[in-house]
Amino acid sequence: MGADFAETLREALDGGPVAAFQLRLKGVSDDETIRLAEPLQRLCAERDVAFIVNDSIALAKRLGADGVHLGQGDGDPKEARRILGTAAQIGVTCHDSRHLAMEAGEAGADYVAFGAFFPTATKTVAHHADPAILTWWSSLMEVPCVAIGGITADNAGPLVEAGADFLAISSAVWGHPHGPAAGVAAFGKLLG
Ligand code: 3NM
Repeated sequence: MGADFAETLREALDGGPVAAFQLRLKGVSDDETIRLAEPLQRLCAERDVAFIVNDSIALAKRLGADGVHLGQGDGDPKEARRILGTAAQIGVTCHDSRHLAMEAGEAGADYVAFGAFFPTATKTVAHHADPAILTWWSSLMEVPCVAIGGITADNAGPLVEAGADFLAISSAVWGHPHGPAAGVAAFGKLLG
């Protein structure tokens, strides 16, 4: 990975509008992650795509990332704000829980993420969300919500209609049979 994946990421970003890229590397040391992240972070900066680090406030800080995505148990959004500053994008996984989302909002999260909406092979998930939670959240709150989990260009429409502000997608982009640019471009039909 590294330079090779930077080329793949460049292809993906050529496919259409992307708001953010999340660096999600499991079982890789921080030093190795930093080495791999550098070309990807530079590319995101060139393209005005937010570079978000998964799970680790410390790593986001070391990299000078645009933000951090916190799972439940990865730390407190208030602590992340203190360490990363006011400009950082701080997101919080809230599964299918209105309570967790309210807590994240009160703690100053910049977005809340709900999921999994559909079956996924990317991660073992314990929670399954219903699109109604997107409608509930977006009708009450200003903080944007992100939908995640098994989302494809063909099943995403109802999530957008329900109120998802952003879609978080892995396999439908990186595993698209015609490559990541085609994967991103396929979501263009949702933009109207
Ligand atoms: N978190 P794909 S689902 C990383 O429900 C992750 O919190 C989820 O990948 C959650 O688009 C998921 O390939 C996997 O399904 C997303």
